[in-house]
Amino acid sequence: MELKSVYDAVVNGEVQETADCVRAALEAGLPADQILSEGLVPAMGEVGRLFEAQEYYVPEMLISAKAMQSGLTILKPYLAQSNGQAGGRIVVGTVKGDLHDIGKNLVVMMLEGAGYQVVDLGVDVPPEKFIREIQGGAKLVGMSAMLTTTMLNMKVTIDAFKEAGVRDQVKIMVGGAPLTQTFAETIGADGFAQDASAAVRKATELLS
Ligand code: B1M
Repeated sequence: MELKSVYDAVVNGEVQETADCVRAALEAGLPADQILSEGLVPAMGEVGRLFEAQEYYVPEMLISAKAMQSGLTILKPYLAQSNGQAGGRIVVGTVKGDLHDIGKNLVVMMLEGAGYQVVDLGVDVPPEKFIREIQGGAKLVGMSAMLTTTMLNMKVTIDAFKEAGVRDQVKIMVGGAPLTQTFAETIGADGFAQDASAAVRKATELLS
């Protein structure tokens, strides 16, 4: 019941309503991960479908993204309950040319929740920014991309790491809707994660 209203509020781009519905769902006792996976995430899938069908345009996508973020802000303390156990600094960013950050933000939240120290470089991140963090001691680089065009910048970034002589100092994990395990292997990443929970498992594996 509450989750249908969360879903509708995001699809309709109602920022305050989304926050209120997420709060109501939590108060009704629903777990945060269920509100995320059955309310917020499918709603963004529907927004993508409406965009493809040319029923929604960029402004509608943007306002739905704002609504989604307002829900995520409420969920954050419940998703990111750090036990401070995990070791290793992780740097995360959406690659150059790409402005999508909702999935990347979720990955950051979950990694922090697992106890990792995460440096979030934001969106449209050029290779040099990642390189600076590797030189500063980051042990894992996480790159996100949502466009079939910008996912190619992951390889450009990895090539820049090689040129700067830092590739062997760091593990690289990539993710984002258009990516696959095969693509990750092709560009020379160390791991691929399908979603934010898988990203935590993969980071733990790569850093162990
Ligand atoms: Co954009 N957009 N968008 N968009 N947008 C998509 C991605 C698209 C699939 C929509 C569609 O056509 N159906 C399409 C891409 C098509 C393609 O490349 N083949 C698209 C397009 C075309 C565009 C523009 C080009 C539109 C235009 O201007 N004409 C433009 C590009 C701008 C740019 O980046 N340069 C654009 C712009 C935007 C907005 C700014 C309006 C907005 C983003 C706002 C924001 O992020 N703050 C937006 C949105 C909201 C979307 C959709 C609707 C939703 C994305 C999202 O947040 N999903 C999207 C359609 C869709 O995905 N169905 C779409 C929810 C999120 C939780 O999932 O991001 O997949 P996701 O993250 C998951 C996993 O992928 C994974 O874990 C996350 C959590 O489980 N994951 C990782 C992600 N990163 C990871 C990193 C990891 C590990 C796992 O390790 C490091």
